[in-house]
Amino acid sequence: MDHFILYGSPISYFTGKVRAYLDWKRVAYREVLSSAEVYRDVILPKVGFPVIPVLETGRGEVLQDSTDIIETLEQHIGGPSITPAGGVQRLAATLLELYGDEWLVIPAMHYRWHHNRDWALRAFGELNAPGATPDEQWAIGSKRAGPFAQAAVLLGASTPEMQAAIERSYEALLAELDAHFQAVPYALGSRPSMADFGLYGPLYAHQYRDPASGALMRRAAPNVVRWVQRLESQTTPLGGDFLPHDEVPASLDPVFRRQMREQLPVLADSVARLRDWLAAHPAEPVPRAIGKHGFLLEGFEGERIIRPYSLWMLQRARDVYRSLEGADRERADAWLDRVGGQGFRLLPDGPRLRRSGLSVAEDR
Ligand SMILES: N[C@@H](CCC(=O)N[C@@H](CS)C(=O)NCC(=O)O)C(=O)O
Repeated sequence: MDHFILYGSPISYFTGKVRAYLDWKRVAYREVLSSAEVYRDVILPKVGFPVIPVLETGRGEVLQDSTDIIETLEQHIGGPSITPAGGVQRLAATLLELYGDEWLVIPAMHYRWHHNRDWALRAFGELNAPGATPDEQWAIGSKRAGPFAQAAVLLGASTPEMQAAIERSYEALLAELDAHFQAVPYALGSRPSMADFGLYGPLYAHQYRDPASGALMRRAAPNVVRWVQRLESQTTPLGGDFLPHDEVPASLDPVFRRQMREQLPVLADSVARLRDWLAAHPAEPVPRAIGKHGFLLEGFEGERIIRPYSLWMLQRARDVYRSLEGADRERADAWLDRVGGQGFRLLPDGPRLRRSGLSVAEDR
């Protein structure tokens, strides 16, 4: 049943997320490198815009967006589910996917483009021109990688002070995750969930593979390295369990506190900004960024683009939260209070969104 094709690349954040899911789930697939020809002949015609990962099914259907790919496969293939039955664990998993996908992109881009730049330029060149010499690849990468290299600054890593704050925050996160993975194999037990795949995108494809970042991870967080390697391995046993009694391990409390402290205010402000933007631009497609706003990290003020796509992922977490009733809701509230998540409980819901390419549209 070798009928799936994954178009992507080793250096790609979201390809890493999907690949780890496919491998753990023992899905038979073939990975095709997203070379310039593949973008031209497959991705652009089938998807309509240049992006990876793209998953093609045996029937020629094309799925794009790591979250949609994984959720669609979960509905169609058997095997152990990556979604916990317990509501609080489900909420925690969706929140960590939001954190991995939409917040850890800041350190991932900062370290890649400010500490691994030459390596990354050559890796981009190698993707485009696998047969060229390393110097030629570096030159090709320098031309092609422009928008990606610019992303670090647009996402917030724009001043030396903020870059230092990003490094302080990331190194503290590594220590927090290291303590967690010393005690528990995956985020929520001995079975991976969307939390793990979401965290894996940045922590594998950038922070483990990029040489300077990988050296930092090996030095500072050997248990995070072992977690990466478990998910990277194609022979990790399929199975395991989520912790009993819908428990979210206390060893993750510092990580959720960090998310609530760092990412939630940005999301809350983005909801308000998107509402204003939609009122001012009726019937226009929502761009990938709707201006910029200020943000705080480790006490430093910075500026970053406002990404409507993040709000589609926030909506997924809000949907899980709002679906919880009775005792489940009470336990979720108690857990959110424990991790500084009052802001998430009280967040006013913005306009209902659906995904539209790499941005969103109002879901009327
Ligand atoms: N939310 C999307 C993001 C995909 C994405 O950003 N992919 C990167 C490579 S890791 C890309 O191709 N970006 C192209 C672009 O940003 O223009 C997903 O989950 O698949």
